[in-house]
Amino acid sequence: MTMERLRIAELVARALAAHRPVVALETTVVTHGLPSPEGVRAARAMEAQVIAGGAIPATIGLLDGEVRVGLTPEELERLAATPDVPKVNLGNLAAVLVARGVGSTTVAATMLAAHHAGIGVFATGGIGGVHRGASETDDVSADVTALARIPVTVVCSGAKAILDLPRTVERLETLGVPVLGWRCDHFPAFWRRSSGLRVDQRFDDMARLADAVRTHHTLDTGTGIVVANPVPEADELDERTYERALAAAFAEVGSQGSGGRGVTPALLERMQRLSGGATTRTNSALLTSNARVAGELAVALIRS
Ligand code: PSU
Ligand code: MN
Repeated sequence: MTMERLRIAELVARALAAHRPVVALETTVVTHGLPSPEGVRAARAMEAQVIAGGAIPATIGLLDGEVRVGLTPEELERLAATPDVPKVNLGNLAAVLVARGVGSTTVAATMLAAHHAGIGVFATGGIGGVHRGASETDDVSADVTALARIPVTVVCSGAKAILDLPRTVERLETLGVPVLGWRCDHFPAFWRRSSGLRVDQRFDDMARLADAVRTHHTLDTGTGIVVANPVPEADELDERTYERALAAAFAEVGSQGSGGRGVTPALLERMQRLSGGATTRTNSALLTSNARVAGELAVALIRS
């Protein structure tokens, strides 16, 4: 472990020392991805699903200038109740730490913390990726950078569909990040089950998926892995709502320029409003589904 200011909760540390399965969870989705109090509720539901899958959850966030791996319910409440809590990725992590501040970790920062803690599996909703219009703005999520550099497996429902999904998948391919489909042939579109883009390989059996994950790491390419798990059918956003809300969200942000950490939360907030709250329900459902799959994968990895 080389990361200073990393504090691993007792329960998580003991599980890791005993080689028991642990799953990391992030906090930006809690503070910036979902409206309050749904964020905290979803975080709890994810922890419960990791446990149902047979693993130990480790929710990660910044408090008092430390990266806490395994936030207690009280700590999570404190983080979520902090006004204007910063969204922390790889670039601003050190600055928020030295300010002794509070912060919610994105996929990128959570991957880094998980890796330093010795946790190999992580569940989230959707990764960040290449934004629409990136040929002009160069706006690409630090999540992509993290996936290229940090050997942690991220179970997600693809990348958030506000992004340019073909370019996101293309970028992962360039960087050598495997995109493995859990019981799907296509890369999910977050609120929808399929983007029409193919995954590298489909897996229907957890032991085989674990074998592929373990084998990739033996290649020592240094990258992370994306395990794509589409939102359960019953919770998928209907196509009309999805298309309409997406078009309206982009029409609203249209001329306001782009860039910075506020872009993704602003678009997600618009999607919630313009879909009448439907994206929030779908988002929560896919989060818990991903947590369950991650729990089962962590268990299978220990056996493989
Ligand atoms: N998954 C969700 N909702 C979210 C996110 C993920 O269901 O809000 C967060 C993650 O923390 C991800 C971040 O890392 O959005 C991406 O932000 P950006 O595009 O600015 O890198
Ligand atoms: Mn960005």
